[in-house]
Amino acid sequence: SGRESTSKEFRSLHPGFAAMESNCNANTRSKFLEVYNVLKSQILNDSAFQCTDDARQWIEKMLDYTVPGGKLNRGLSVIDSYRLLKTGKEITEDEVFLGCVLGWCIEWLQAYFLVLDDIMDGSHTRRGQPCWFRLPQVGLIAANDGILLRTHISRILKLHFQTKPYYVDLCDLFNEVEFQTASGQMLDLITTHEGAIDLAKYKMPTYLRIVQYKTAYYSFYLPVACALLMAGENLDNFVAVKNILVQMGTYFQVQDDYLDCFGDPEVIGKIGTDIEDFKCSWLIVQALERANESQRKQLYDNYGKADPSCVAAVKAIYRDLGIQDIFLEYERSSHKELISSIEAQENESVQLVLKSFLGKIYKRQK
Ligand code: GPP
Ligand code: MG
Ligand code: MG
Ligand code: MG
Repeated sequence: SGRESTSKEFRSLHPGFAAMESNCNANTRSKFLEVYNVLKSQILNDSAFQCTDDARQWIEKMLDYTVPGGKLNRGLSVIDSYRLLKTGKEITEDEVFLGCVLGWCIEWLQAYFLVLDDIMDGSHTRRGQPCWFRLPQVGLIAANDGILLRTHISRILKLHFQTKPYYVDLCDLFNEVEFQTASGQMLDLITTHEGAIDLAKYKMPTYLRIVQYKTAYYSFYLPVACALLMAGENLDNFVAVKNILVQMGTYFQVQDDYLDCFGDPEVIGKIGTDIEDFKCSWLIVQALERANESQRKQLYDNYGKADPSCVAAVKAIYRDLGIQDIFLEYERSSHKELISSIEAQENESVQLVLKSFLGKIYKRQK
């Protein structure tokens, strides 16, 4: 706790430093965006596939539509984390470039998941625009585009990391995390089937298992693990760090579920569908734990229906049960727990990496 308040104090006493720091972040972001263009042109000029003009146009449009339009938190975290791990040491232009490349591999992975997830969830909007598969000229070609995005990751890793001593570990890391995420997605989808038969299936341990796998590994562990590999570390020595990141990822998905219902669609860039889709969301699990007989019946009658009046009935019960306040309390207590687990870490730069990650998502609105 000491460190965080000291650094805040330091920043308020040295506004010049704060400006320099945010300028440095702005530089990282623009550098990061430049690297996207490099990678895109390498994919378009990949010698293993002779692009026709039509193919080139399709791939370029698909990439621009699905890859760079998000918050870029995951991608930027690789280079941020790498910098913190190397605190006090100069880092070269080349290292910055490679950190950005790995960051983009995570953004590519995210694009691949989201293109397919939106088909599976029947979503309409993503990042403030129609989902890729909703475009009339796209439709189910989006399924193959998802696969294509996934293959791009291997192409990029091969092109830029093939000669690095940590190349095999990097490929293995992406494979493991993809496996965990697809397994989590499966749990999400089959649990939704069960819940549609009997809502009572939605309990906290089931929920936690789904979100750990579908979100936490790729969103939180993966960026830090990439930075650790680049820094020459052995991931087997960072199991405690992984556990903290998985906790953080769980907290992040609880926020996602909360925002699906109570967030501003203009700000989050997507219109929530969890209630309509019968999802095992943190909100319904909390509501079922607290509902009386009549509220429970209301939830059973209205959850999982596309009819806006049913959705409104579910939201009214969430309000009556004070779910928003329960969320605020959860947010406060999980932040506190995370901070204390982080401060129990002996490695100071690892502490900084974890705190910077947590700072990016605490009380997020989008
Ligand atoms: C997000 O869940 C989960 C993923 C993006 C993983 C998808 C994995 C695949 C293998 C396709 P969500 O549906 O709650 O996300 P959102 O609210 O952004 O649609
Ligand atoms: Mg989903
Ligand atoms: Mg979804
Ligand atoms: Mg969601």
